[in-house]
Parts: sequence; C-alpha cells; structure tokens
Amino acid sequence: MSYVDEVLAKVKEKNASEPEFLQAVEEVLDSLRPVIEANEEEYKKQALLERLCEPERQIKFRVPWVDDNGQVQVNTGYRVQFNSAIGPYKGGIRLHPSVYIGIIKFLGFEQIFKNSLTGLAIGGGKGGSDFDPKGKSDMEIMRFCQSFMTELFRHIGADTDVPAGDIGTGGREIGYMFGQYKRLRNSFEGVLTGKGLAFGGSLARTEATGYGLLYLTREMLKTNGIDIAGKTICVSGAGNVAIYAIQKAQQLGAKVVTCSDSTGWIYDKEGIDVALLKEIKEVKRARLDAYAAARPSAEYHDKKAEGSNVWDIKCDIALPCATQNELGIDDAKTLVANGVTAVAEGANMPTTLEATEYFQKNGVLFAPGKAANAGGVATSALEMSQNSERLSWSFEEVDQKLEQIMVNIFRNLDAAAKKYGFEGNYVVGANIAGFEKVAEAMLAEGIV
Ligand code: NDP
Ligand code: 2IT
Repeated sequence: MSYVDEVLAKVKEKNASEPEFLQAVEEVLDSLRPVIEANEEEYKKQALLERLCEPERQIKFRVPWVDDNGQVQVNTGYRVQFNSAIGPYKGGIRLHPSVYIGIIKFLGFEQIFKNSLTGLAIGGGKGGSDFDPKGKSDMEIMRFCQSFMTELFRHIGADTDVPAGDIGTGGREIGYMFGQYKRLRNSFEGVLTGKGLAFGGSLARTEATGYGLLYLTREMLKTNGIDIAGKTICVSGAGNVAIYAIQKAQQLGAKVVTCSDSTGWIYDKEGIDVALLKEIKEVKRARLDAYAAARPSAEYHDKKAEGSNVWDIKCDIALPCATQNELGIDDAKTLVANGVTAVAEGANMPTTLEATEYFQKNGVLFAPGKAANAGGVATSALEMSQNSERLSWSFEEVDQKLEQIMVNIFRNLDAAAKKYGFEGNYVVGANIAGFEKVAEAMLAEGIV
C-alpha cells in the first residue's frame, strides 16, 4: 500500500463521523500523490502527512447567553488551530446551525493550503458555533458574540491566531467580538480581521473574496484564450462573497443572471441589480423574494417547492458562492449539457468530488476554492500588516495588491500542474503549490 493510501485509511478510521473533513482530506492527499511518491521514504519517516491531517490544537467550549425574553441559551463554540508552520493560525468564524467539529476541521484543513497559496505568512485555522444568527435581534447577536469571545480570547492574539468572518459572521459580529477582546485583554491589537474602518479594518476587505474570485477567474480564462467580457454567469449565494463577485463580474463586462439564499433563488434576465441586492441583504437582512417583488425582470423560485436551483439556468461560467456540497453531480451534468466553460469556487468546497471530476472530464475549466476564494484571507493578511504598522492603505492600493496576489496564485498553480504532468488540472496544481511551502517549513521546524 502506498504511503498516501496508508494515511488515508488511518484518517478515515479516526474521523469516521466527519464526512466533510474526510472529503477535504481525500481530495488533497489524492492530488499530492506525485509529490509524495517522489519523497516517499523521508515523508513517511517524518510522518509528515499524519501530522498534516492532525490539528495542532482543538478547542471546544460552552457559549451561554441570554435571549431577549430573559431565557438562557447554550451553544457550542469551536476553534481548530490546524497548522502554524508558516505563520499564526488564520481563518474565519462560521455561525450556522450546521456547525460541528467536522465542518470546522474541513474548513481549517482547506485553510492551510489556501493561506500558503497567498504567498503570505499565515497558518491555517477555523472556528465557529452552532448558533443561528437568523431572526436574532442586534442585542442577542451582541450577547452571543461577547460570550463567545469571553472564552476564545485566551486562545488567540495578533501573533498567535487571528480569526475573521465566514458564513453568519460579518462586520457587525466582528465589531462585537473585537470590543469584547479589547475589554478583556486591555489591549488594542489586530487580533481579528474584517474590522470596521474606524478601528483598524482594511479598505477592500469587504469586497476582497468576491473581487479576488473574479480576478482569478479572469486570469484562468485569459490563459485559455477566453475573454470574460460578454459572458453569462450564474452565481449562487447572496452573502458577502456572492454580492461582491456579482459586482466585480459586472465591472468586467459579464452579465450575472442568478443568486440564491437558503430558501430560494432569483433569475433576473436583465442582470442582477447589485444595489438592490445589497439593500435587501446587507441593510434589511431580508429574504430574496423581496428582490423579485422590487424588480419586474426577476423571477423568484422556491427551492423546496420546485426542487430547482440556479444551476438549471444556462450560463458560460458558474460561481458557487454559498456553502459546501451545494453543486452535485446532477447539477454538473445540467451545466455541462448547457455548455458551461468554467466553474470557479467562491465558497469552500461547494462542488462534490464527483461533480468536480465530471467537469474536468468534460473539459470545463475548474478553479478550486482554496485558490479561487483566497482573496479574502489574503486581504485579511494585508489588514494584519496595516495594523502592525498602524497605518491604513488606500482602496486602490489594497485592491491592486489583491489583484496581483490572485494572478500570482493562478500562475503558481498552473505551473505546479504542468511541472507534475497534470496540465490544466487546477485542483492538483493548487494542492501541490499550497503543500510545498508548508511541507518545507514543517520539515525544517522539526518534530513539533
Ligand atoms: P454569508 O453568511 O455572507 O452568506 C452565505 C450565503 O450562502 C447566504 O446567501 C446564505 O443564505 C447561503 N447559505 C449559507 N448556508 C447555506 C446552506 N446550508 N444552504 C443554502 N444556502 C446557504 O457568508 P459568506 O458569503 O461569507 O460565505 C459564503 C461561502 O464562502 C462559505 O463557504 C465561506 O466559507 C466561503 N468564504 C468566505 C470568505 C469570506 O471572506 N467571507 C472567504 C473565503 C471563502 P441564507 O442567508 O439564507 O443563510
Ligand atoms: O474561508 C476563508 O478563507 C474565510 N472565511 C476568510 C478567512 C480570513 O481570515 O479572512
């Protein structure tokens, strides 16, 4: 049995009840075969892959808070500090009822390679809670965030572990968490990213993941002789990543005709009105049916009632920007039958392994999330730099750096894929390019 298969079997046995984590590990280790085989004896002796798949530290804690009726509620908080070989742990905090340790571990594992791909000094981590922010008042959100931070603060720090946003955690939640950290530590430091501009946040961090996704997609298309201008795009999600992906796609001359939330989706044949979408999602925190009600060119579809989703609409480019495993094999078949040219993942692991392979077999350009959505964490690292020097850069300066980082990521993964004989396979390219630096650092730092 090869070393990769040996480790995969061990990881499966040890984490049998965490399917999302196993899915992420399987994809990465499978792609690393050519690199591992070239160094098999040394890596095996050093148990490099076993160490890579075992978090350095996992923290699980009680988060009690009081709701507006005076009732005590209890949630579970998590922080997985996965790998610090190349920098302090870095990664978002997800607030969603589906959160359990397997979700946080899959996200933390992906983050190791994503952060390495950015070329910046950040290790991999992720956190979250099964708290559901939907329908909660501002004060309930604040009390939850304060309680969450009352435990988390002892485990994080500007040079140790720097959390940020993810599903359910945006500017409001980061503000409350930062306030509580500062109060408990009596220290004003860059311990979280995605902060408000008045207290150390970076310009362009809000836009960064969506903008970065489009910069990388444009580079991938350009490398393959395709112009993004004039293309029709389907986006899923209607949160932070989706909104700014739609905005940048339109700035680059493409037409985005869909978006979605967890209950329904919009088809707008005239192209999504971003200002309206932002008003509904960022200001009113309402559902997407409000978009269709305000826009005659848009149709609203109820997901459950119709059993349909955005991937049923014909497009040239598909950008899944909602959540894991939202694009399965049936969706992939529909997209390919409708002539899709490229798929780039704005969310983390939105495409199932089967659907990814189907795209690749059918000649669809496929950019994996750990490369395509790395613009968010890259700009978080730029926020950390600004906090360290106690200066803030202009929007244009941050945006230019982001664009350059995304172009470099694509070039690096394209080169890595070619070097190992997998030209055009950007999944293999991203995993290898992300792994190489982490592996080198882990070996150099000894058995820790
Ligand atoms: P938001 O909370 O801002 O938005 C999430 C969107 O996805 C919402 O429209 C939400 O709908 C929908 N969604 C969430 N969970 C589900 C679900 N289980 N089923 C169907 N739809 C769902 O999160 P972000 O935009 O920040 O994150 C989206 C994805 O991008 C995630 O995978 C995240 O990990 C990834 N990502 C985020 C980065 C960032 O900087 N924010 C950086 C890199 C990746 P509803 O409102 O109805 O819940
Ligand atoms: O998945 C991700 O990369 C994020 N949610 C952003 C993490 C960060 O630290 O900015």
